[in-house]
Amino acid sequence: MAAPTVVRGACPHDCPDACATLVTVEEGRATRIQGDPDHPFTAGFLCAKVNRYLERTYHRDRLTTPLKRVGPKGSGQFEPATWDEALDVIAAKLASIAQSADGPQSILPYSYAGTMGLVQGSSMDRRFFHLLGASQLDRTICSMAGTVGMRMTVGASVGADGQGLPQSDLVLLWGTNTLTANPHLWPFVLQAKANGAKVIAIDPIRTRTADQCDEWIGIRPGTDAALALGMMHVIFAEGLQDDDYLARHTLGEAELRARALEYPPKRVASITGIPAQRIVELARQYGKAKAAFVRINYGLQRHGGGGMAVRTIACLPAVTGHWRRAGGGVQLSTSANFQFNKKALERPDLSPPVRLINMIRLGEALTSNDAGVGGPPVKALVVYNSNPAAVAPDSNAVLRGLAREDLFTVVLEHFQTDTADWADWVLPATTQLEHWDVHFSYGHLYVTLNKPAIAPMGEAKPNSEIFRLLAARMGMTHPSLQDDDVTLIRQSLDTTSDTMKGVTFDTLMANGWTRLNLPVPHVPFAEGGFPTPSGKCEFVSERMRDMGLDAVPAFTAPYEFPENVPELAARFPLTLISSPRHQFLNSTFVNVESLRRNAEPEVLVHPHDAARRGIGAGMRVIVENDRGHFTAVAKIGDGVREGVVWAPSVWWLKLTADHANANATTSQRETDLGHGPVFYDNLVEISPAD
Ligand SMILES: Nc1nc2c(c(=O)[nH]1)N[C@H]1C(S)=C(S)[C@@H](COP(=O)(O)OP(=O)(O)OC[C@H]3O[C@@H](n4cnc5c(=O)[nH]c(N)nc54)[C@H](O)[C@@H]3O)O[C@H]1N2
Ligand SMILES: Nc1nc2c(c(=O)[nH]1)N[C@H]1C(S)=C(S)[C@@H](COP(=O)(O)OP(=O)(O)OC[C@H]3O[C@@H](n4cnc5c(=O)[nH]c(N)nc54)[C@H](O)[C@@H]3O)O[C@H]1N2
Ligand SMILES: [Mo]
Repeated sequence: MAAPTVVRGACPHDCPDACATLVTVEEGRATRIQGDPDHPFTAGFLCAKVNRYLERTYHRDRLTTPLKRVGPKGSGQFEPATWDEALDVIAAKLASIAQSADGPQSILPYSYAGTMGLVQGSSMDRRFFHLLGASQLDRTICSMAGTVGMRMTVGASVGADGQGLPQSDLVLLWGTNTLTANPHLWPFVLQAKANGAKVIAIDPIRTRTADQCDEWIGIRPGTDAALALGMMHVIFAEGLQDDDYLARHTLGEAELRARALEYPPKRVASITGIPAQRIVELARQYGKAKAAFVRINYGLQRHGGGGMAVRTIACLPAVTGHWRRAGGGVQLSTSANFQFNKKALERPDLSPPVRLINMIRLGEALTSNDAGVGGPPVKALVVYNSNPAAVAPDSNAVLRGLAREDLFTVVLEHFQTDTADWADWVLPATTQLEHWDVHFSYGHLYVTLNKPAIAPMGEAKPNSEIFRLLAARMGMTHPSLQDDDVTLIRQSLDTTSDTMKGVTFDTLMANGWTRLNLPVPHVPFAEGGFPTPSGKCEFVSERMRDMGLDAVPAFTAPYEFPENVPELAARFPLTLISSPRHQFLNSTFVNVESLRRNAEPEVLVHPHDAARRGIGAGMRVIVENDRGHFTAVAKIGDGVREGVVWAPSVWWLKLTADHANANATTSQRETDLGHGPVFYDNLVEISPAD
């Protein structure tokens, strides 16, 4: 028997932690996956989900051959086919659509972050669609509101370094469920706590994270900007600001002071639902701290005013000068520190000018004659690294689109997802254990390489290879379509950027991962140097003004803010938050039995809201609004604000009782900045199902 080998890899999932993994392989089979004990963030442990990665990889339902549809659309009836047949038919169909009067822009790629890897996520696929002249997808579904919010205030998604967290004296977990969505930050939070820091969760839901904090502040959804402005009101009124930092490194102090004056604690209390006295105390705690660490994540920006909310919170550490010290500042994401050579990898230069279709409006794009943005209707959809039938907002519109007889749909997948059920062709893709990749992180500052540990399951192929093969079948001969995966990794690392100095293929091959060329901890704005047009932290933003928006931070109410939409709120009085269930990763892992554990969709309801509706614990309820409905089992408890209900997500439609999840109720509206989704800006009513 051959001795077991250990192969270094990277967790591919959409999560800030981007863990370094060690996969034990015996006789060609992966037998164990663990977190690298030497990696400063992974620290030797994996999360509840990725601990099950082998169960997922070897799952009996893995797709192992191409499948062609043999029954009516959506019937889920498929038969195995050879790769030759699949590639021939798909290539011919895409070519004929590209050559038709509608042209190549009637082809739409649809992908997101099923894998965060640069090779399997955004390399050969991009080159292929660029050369084809397909429509481009605006990949907004997760982070764009906050990303643009950060850009407007501090210049980029350059966040405070989590490795500085132990040195902070106050930790605000603001709109983030750390233990679920970013668990590898938690040990750093605990170190800060051990060093005397107070840890406060600001969240409409008393999540498992909030439960572990010193305090839970149960804010009303979508009102965070008002809270931040209220804090600034008190900070300025009591002289707790850092005048020197303000003078040297910020733009627009006078305007911000004037704006903060409009948000006295009493007014902020009426907006946020937080008692005025608590707002004053929080402002004092923050103002008197030397290095408060504010961890915002993407949960709080899934509201109409989400961009402005992030922009506003991002002003706080410049007001108090917390950026000066390790452990101080704001972190939404650390991704802008990574300067891979994306131009070389994705080759945007190969695309003619084409239209851009917002992925969160897939329903509209598939059901309107002009894709909702002018130009030809969408005739072909190629889905990979995403499960839009389950995760895209307004799923009833998405499903109407996917059901179109004249839509040619190809899905590259590991499993027969809800989206794959609507495909004409399903192509089996490899998992992270079976292919090469390289990874950045949006929560730390390490680059990680993923080496294949095992041979592909069945006839599965990497996304990159599938696009190479399709290109060849279509007679596309551009040399960029020939590069193999290791070449793609090398190209992505071929950069003169300062942060990437020393990040080479050879170091990664030898060590598996390597830190960016930044000190530990990295204190990005200690001396200012913000990557904004002015080089300062911009309380006043000309770019915001140019977009026709308020140039100064302000509270922007959610679209479905009850007091602003009284008629709607009379019918649908509850705000539904459908943030991740601990054991799921968006809609990934829902089909892994040990993680689903025979559970059903649930909805957590405050006891007062339940009593008013005659809802008891364990009762099946209908959650609905004008966009749609789904059912769930009621849980009753005060771990949620009155007026808010929580449906842990994102369920596979076909694993629910009524083939519907929370996205039956969410809307295709866009946030104030970045054209992002408003998943949690969503009024509903609930009632007993029978
Ligand atoms: N286990 C697990 N981990 C994940 C994911 C997963 O699905 N499962 N998803 C990954 C992905 S794709 C992402 S983007 C990140 C997301 O990471 P997070 O942003 O941490 O995730 P969410 O759970 O969407 O939102 C966090 C919290 O925001 C709260 N919230 C909602 N609206 C508001 C608001 O208006 N104000 C405030 N203050 N709080 C609000 C929610 O109640 C929720 O508890 O996590 C990643 N990690
Ligand atoms: N109601 C509600 N909706 C939400 C959210 C929410 O909190 N509430 N969260 C939103 C957020 S933050 C995000 S980021 C999106 C996420 O939306 P998606 O990025 O679509 O994420 P997943 O649902 O995890 O689907 C990823 C799919 O990619 C597949 N996959 C993984 N690796 C590979 C690969 O190498 N090749 C191929 N071909 N396929 C692969 C997986 O099997 C999985 O089915 O969902 C959004 N939708
Ligand atoms: Mo996300």
